[in-house]
Amino acid sequence: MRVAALAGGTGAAKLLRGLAAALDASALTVVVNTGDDAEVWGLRVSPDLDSVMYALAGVLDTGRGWGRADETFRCLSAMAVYGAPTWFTLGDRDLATHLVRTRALRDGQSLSAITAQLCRTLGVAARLLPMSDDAVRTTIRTPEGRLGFQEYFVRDKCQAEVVGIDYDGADRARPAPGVVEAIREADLVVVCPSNPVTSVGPIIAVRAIADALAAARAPVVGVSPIVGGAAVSGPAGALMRARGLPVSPVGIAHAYAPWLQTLLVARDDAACAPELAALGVRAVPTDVMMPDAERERALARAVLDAARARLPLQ
Ligand code: FO1
Repeated sequence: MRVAALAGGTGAAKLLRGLAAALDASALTVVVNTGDDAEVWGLRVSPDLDSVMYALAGVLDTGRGWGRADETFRCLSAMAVYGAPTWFTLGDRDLATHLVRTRALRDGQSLSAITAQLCRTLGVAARLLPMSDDAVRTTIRTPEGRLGFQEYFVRDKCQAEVVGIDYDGADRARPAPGVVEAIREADLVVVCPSNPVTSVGPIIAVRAIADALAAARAPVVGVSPIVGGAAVSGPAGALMRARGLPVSPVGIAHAYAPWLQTLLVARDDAACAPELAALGVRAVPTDVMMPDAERERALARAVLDAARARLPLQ
C-alpha cells in the first residue's frame, strides 16, 4: 500500500513512526510543512522536516518532540556570550543539520534534494518531501503587527492576540518535485494530527497540492489533533478560533473540506459524528493519544483499518 501523508512536526512525527513500523517504510511518502522554516544565526532551520526526519531516524528527543536526543547546547552558550539571540534553542548536533542544509542551499541545491541527502545519511527509509522548494512563511497578524511563526510560537510563547494568519509566498509556490505524484499515485492519503492552521494550512495553501488532494483517487483519512475541545499540544485552539473554525473535530473537517473522507476522533468526541457526516466526513472514534510507541503503532493500524473499511457514511 503506497501512503502519502501530510505532516507538521511533533504530533505528525509520532503517527509517522507508527506508520513506518506498520508498513513497508519505503512505501511511505511524507509531505512536510515548511511554513515554520526560519533563519537563525544565518542558518536555515526547517523544524518540521527535522522533527519528522529525526523521528524516523530514531534520533528525535522524544521528550521535547523536536531536536536531537543526547543533545548539548555549548554553541548556544557561546552565542549568548556574543550577544546573539538565544530564544530559539539550537542544539549542537542539530546545528550540524542546519549547517549542511544552509551550505547546500547556498551552493544552489534545492531543499528537496538536500532533505533526501540528509535522510539517506540518517537511514530514513520513508521519502520525505518538503511541500515546496519555494519559500512559504507562516506569518501571524496581531494588533501590534506581523510576527514570523517562530517569533509568535517560541519567542513570545503564543501570548500575542491573533487576528489573522498569512502564508506569505504560497500563491507563487510550486509543489516540490514528487509531491503531486505521491498524492495522485497513493492508495491512501493520511492527514497527520497536526495543527490545521499552521502545519497543514501552509501545505494546502499551495494551490496545486490542494488541487491534487481534491482529485485524489485514494481515500483521505485524517486524525484529529483536537481532543475534548482543546489541542493535544500547541496553539491550535487560538489559531483555529482566529480562522473562524470551531475548536473541535468539526473545525478540522471544515479546514479539510471537501477532500477529507474519514476522521479518527477521540472516543470522547464521538458525539460529533452526525455533524461530521453532514460535512461528508465519516467519524471513527478511537484512542488518538500517543503517549508511547505501542500507542503510535496502534493508532497507525487504526488509520490503515479505517482506510480499508471504507464504510458508508453514518
Ligand atoms: N520549540 C520550542 O518551543 N522552543 C525552542 O527553543 C525550539 C527550538 C527548536 C530548534 C530546532 C527545531 O528544529 C525546532 C525547535 N523548536 C523549538 C520546535 C519548533 O519550532 C516547533 O515545534 C515547530 O515549528 C512547530 O511545529
